[in-house]
Amino acid sequence: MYRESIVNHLPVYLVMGLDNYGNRTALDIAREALEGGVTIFQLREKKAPLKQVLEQGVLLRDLCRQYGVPFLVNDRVDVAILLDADGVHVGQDDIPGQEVRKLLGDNKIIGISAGSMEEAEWAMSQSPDYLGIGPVYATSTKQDAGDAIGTTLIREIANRWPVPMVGIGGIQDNNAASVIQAGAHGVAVVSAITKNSKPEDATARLKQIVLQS
Ligand code: TZP
Ligand code: MG
Repeated sequence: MYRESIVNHLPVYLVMGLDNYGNRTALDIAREALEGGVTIFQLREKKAPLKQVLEQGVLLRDLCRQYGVPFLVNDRVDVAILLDADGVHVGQDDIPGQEVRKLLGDNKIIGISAGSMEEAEWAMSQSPDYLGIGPVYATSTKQDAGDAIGTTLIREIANRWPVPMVGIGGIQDNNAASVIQAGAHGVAVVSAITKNSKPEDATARLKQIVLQS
């Protein structure tokens, strides 16, 4: 069960949708990233018809299973249940973590986003398995992500609670180490891996940085 060992799965957290990436599909990118050493995967698809999300989701889930990597779904608890995903990641305005727990049971991973101490306090009241903190740096991947908050909040949270945590937002090779040094257990990225022409190499490099920081 991945939930018990969540910290070990956080180092390189790939978040991605079902878009086509140049001439490659989401499944192609995911496969290369898994080959490079991604440690946890989140399907974050906001636009595609749910029929398609379920069809593609099964393939991504099975791929993650082959690599022993937890497969999480963003926002949609119903989709996560239908896909027998390993967990769900929810934001501040989604179904609250404690409600998600009632639907998913004790074995699944629940992650919650926070971008301020107030949001972190609320997230902690929901007994999350991990927190996603950000946007740490400026990002163009999520239009409504808000201003970059830097690494201070990660440090403050680490000093306050022993909660597993990843930073997210604008994380690349050149700034990943600061996120870990501030107290995060991993980095969650979209573009650093999906927009790289060699997702496998990009993943391996990020992993090396995280594990050495
Ligand atoms: N949540 C906060 S920032 C972000 C999400 C989903 C996008 C991160 O994408 P990138 O490309 O790694 O900056
Ligand atoms: Mg959400």
